[in-house]
Amino acid sequence: MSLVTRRAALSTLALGAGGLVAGCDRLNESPAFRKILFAGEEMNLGFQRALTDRDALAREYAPEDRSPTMRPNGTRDPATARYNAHRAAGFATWRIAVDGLVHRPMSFSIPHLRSLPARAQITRHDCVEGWSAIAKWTGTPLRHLLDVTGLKDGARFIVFQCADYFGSNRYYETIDLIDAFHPQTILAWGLNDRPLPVENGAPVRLRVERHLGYKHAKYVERIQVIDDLARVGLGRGGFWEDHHDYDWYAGI
Ligand SMILES: Nc1nc2c(c(=O)[nH]1)N[C@H]1C(S)=C(S)[C@@H](COP(=O)(O)O)O[C@H]1N2
Ligand SMILES: [Mo]
Repeated sequence: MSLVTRRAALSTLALGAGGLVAGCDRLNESPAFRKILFAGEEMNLGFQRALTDRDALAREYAPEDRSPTMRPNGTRDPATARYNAHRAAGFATWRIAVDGLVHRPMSFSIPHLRSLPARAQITRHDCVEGWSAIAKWTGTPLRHLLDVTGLKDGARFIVFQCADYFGSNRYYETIDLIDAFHPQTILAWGLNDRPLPVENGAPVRLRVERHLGYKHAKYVERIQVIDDLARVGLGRGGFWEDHHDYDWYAGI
């Protein structure tokens, strides 16, 4: 099935009503509308659920529910010369570039990210390899970065470029704007009240809580806003999607 067909099928399944699909696509393409819908902390969850369950929050847990450790998976250390230098310097000069279909391309240091309003959440990470772990993640909601850089017309997907390689391929992942503006979608720099360890994606990794583990890009150094997934990698929206046939939509 083509990506477009597969996505359409998934949206239909998720909504349970074909008639709503067109409306959902329009919402997805209208950041202005979504900004109004999700403005402030007083968002109306009931209203969001009535539109689509894509906006529902992932379950959050109590501190005592946390797993003894957050098991690392995939890359545990990018170990490139460049990453090693950043690591030795305590990531003081690490930058996350935000560019592509934005009005004001910017780059954010970790202290800058930490100075923005943060969110903490205790959630369960589910890996397709068959393990789960509950941990507390603290970070900057992605929507703050998208608000200050300003999405241009045509913006539809967010690409996360990572600092680690599998052979000659960098790890990368993509999400759509519904997930990008989801309140639990954060650029996490804290794990269980400590700085994010290297094995879990230091200095900053994505948490996109309504999705399986492989969508949670670690070692993020560039965030691109694009109109079409065909423009990145082999066109299927992520490292595992391109190279191992994983589904782009990994919603849970
Ligand atoms: N950059 C990068 N991000 C990544 C991976 C990776 O290898 N490289 N692995 C993914 C997979 S499959 C999972 S399950 C989670 C693991 O996160 P953790 O190491 O904090 O457990 O990161 C995801 N993000
Ligand atoms: Mo995973």
